[in-house]
Amino acid sequence: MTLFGKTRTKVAARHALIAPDGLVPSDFPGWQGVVANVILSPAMGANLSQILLTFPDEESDSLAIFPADKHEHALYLETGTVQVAYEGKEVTLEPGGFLFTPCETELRITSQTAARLTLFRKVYQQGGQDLPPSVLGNANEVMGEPFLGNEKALLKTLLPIDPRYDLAMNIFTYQPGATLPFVETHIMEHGLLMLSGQGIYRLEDDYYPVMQGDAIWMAPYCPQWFVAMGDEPASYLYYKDVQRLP
Ligand code: UGY
Ligand code: MN
Repeated sequence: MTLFGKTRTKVAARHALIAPDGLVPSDFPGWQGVVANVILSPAMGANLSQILLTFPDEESDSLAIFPADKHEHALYLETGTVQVAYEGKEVTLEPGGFLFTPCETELRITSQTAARLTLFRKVYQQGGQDLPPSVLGNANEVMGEPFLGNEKALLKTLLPIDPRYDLAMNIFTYQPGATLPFVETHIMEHGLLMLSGQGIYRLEDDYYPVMQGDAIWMAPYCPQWFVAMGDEPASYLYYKDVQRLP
């Protein structure tokens, strides 16, 4: 039982840990049946939004709409099945499925079953003439690469490394005891979702126990480090801004 008046959530000026216990959903125009939790957003000082969409286990159609505007979107499906309509087509995502759509692209996400999806959304920063093309895939088909030679810390890079893209969406999986090799301090910002397992996240000068379902914001230059702990691998999905001069 959780003691009342307590939470692991911490919102600091340059980082945040958002535990699931305090989430409160938002309503948006035209949406139906989806529980939308805006976990990170510019309202807290972030340059991205991280939105958790939970589709109910009901027969009725649920719908989330993101209009075509200056925002681009990268989404990842944890559980269930969803249909996504964009660029005049409709695709079905299964668990591990991911999709990137460039700015000026409408997204309509529907589901007839229980599903849990995380979506990163940000204003596109032009890097050249061409917009980045959309990308559809499944993380289960992407090879993890040892991070800086460590076989116990595998990094899956879901989106192409290409100057047209100004964001990355990656999955990091650590065996228990594996760590980020040093305390990173960098200009890039992160939004993060713990997909499985547990560990300790260092954010600035604080150390937080974290577990599956927790979300984290790391502002630019937030010193960061992680160690996986427990009996099972710890895995997290994260966003990073890339490929643009300051
Ligand atoms: O890509 C990254 O910056 C990654 N190594 N950071 C992180 O996991 N906190
Ligand atoms: Mn980092």
